[in-house]
Amino acid sequence: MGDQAWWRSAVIYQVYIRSFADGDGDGLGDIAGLHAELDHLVSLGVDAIWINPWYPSPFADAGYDVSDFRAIEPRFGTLDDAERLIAAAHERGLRVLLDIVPNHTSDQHVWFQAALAAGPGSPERERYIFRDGRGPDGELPPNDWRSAFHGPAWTRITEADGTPGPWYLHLFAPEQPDVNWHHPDVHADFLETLRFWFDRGADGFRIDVAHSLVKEDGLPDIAERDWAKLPFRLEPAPGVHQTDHPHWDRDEVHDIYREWRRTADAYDPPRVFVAEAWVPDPSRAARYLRPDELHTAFNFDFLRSRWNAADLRGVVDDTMREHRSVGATPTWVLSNHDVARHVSRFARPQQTGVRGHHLNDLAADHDLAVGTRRARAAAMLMFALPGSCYVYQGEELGLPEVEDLPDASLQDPTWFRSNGTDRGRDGCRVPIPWTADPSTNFGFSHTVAPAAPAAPWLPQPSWFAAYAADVQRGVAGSMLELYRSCLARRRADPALGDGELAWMPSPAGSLVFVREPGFGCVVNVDAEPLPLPAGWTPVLGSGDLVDGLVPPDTTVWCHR
Ligand code: TEU
Repeated sequence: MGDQAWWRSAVIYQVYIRSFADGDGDGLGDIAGLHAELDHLVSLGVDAIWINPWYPSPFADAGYDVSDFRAIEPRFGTLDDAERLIAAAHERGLRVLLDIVPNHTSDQHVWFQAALAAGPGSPERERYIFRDGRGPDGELPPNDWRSAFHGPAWTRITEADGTPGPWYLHLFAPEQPDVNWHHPDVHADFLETLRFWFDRGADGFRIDVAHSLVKEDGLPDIAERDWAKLPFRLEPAPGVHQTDHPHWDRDEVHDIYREWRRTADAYDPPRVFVAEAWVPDPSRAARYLRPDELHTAFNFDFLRSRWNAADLRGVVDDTMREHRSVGATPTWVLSNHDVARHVSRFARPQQTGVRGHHLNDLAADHDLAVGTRRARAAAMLMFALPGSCYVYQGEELGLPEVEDLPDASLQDPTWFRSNGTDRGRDGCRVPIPWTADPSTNFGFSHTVAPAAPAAPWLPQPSWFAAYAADVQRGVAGSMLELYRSCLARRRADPALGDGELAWMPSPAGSLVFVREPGFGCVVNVDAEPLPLPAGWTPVLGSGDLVDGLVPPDTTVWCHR
């Protein structure tokens, strides 16, 4: 399995297991389906996979409500299936990252059930964050914190004798109570979970909401903070720094990751971490990547950037500077299971001043052909930048967001908790198309004819047929073949992956940079058609040159 610092250059494919491949025809993706399609990932040319939570779950938040961290959801398979999958991936040279969810458990987790049963003042309740309500009868939440899925971050329980009890904290859905990271049991149990999966071959973990675990003592109101006098948003507007936030990015959270790093480093080869931390200040984000903490973090500033040369350049420069300051390697990501697919984001006008990752924030008028062209150019920019990259399943097929899922099919807690005003994240989670055959859920479900599979857990639109993997395979100019070509060249070219870049002068609206030895990248975002620098020979383009010039919305890789 080679180089121990593999993660510094890796292309990591995100497997949203519910929607990747369905091995048993029940309409929900599973381990058998993933196992059967591993060769697709090998031929795509990725280095590793990250699998979204596959643990037992009531699925109140699509598996991020975990009821047992050291087992497999029966609808996905068994622990044996999981171990065989990891081994099969390793045989093919693919590393495997799992997903750990340390901020909360499911309300069905034995700890939370014990906490409810044990009653007020019990040690069992200390593992979560229970507080009495405010108001004369405790009928108001203990503070003003909000759930990421709308509504208050608190739910009041009813005690066994029928009396109204205290409230418990949930920064996400009520079915996801936050655990108390001031409790030693919580530390010990998550370390045991890390070791459990490391012992079974996992190469590392993606850490869910890595910046939220520690809450400020006393749980003060957010409204007390000066910056909170500005309108509240989950993520602040650009330039607004939520310093000293009572539940995001507390300094004490770093002690947890030092503990985790020691655990990962005790393995041979050492296991690795990637933080999901929506920390808007790049210098604060870099603190998670100090040498004794986490290895990498998702670069959400890149994901959120408009298709605008000045913004992109700013993100690249900030990223490189802050990562260099702690000796860490950057990552680049365009899409994941929480944001609208980037073909659809880039199909919107980009000069409106909005940095959106939900389509709610973006103008309605759009042109998917434009979005697709930009998505191709953006992928080639991403794969040329120094560091490691993430590919969200389906982006290699050029899938747009499914924007018109029927209301009755929606499952994201965001939809329910916003009373149907925020459609949430289901539109990027629709099971992906493998073939043009609708009778097998476009090849997503692997049932043998004449057995018909159950309907997929989210309905697939008929236009998915045109995006199917086997419709694109071997077809020059398809998104799938573009991704394969990029990844093959990236693997073969010593200039790509980890390292540095140097900008070349170029007109406004474009980005031109070199990487040594001998690589050059030209990105025309929205400039006039651009000549290639003297002595550069094109080797791969997201689109064709026109009269020898690089047109707008196009990236070209060159030898120089
Ligand atoms: O997401 C954390 C997070 O803060 C956001 O991405 C959030 O989902 C979004 O802003 C809501 O609109 C992680 C997971 O990636 C997400 O799927 C889970 O729902 C969430 O944690 C809770 O575990």
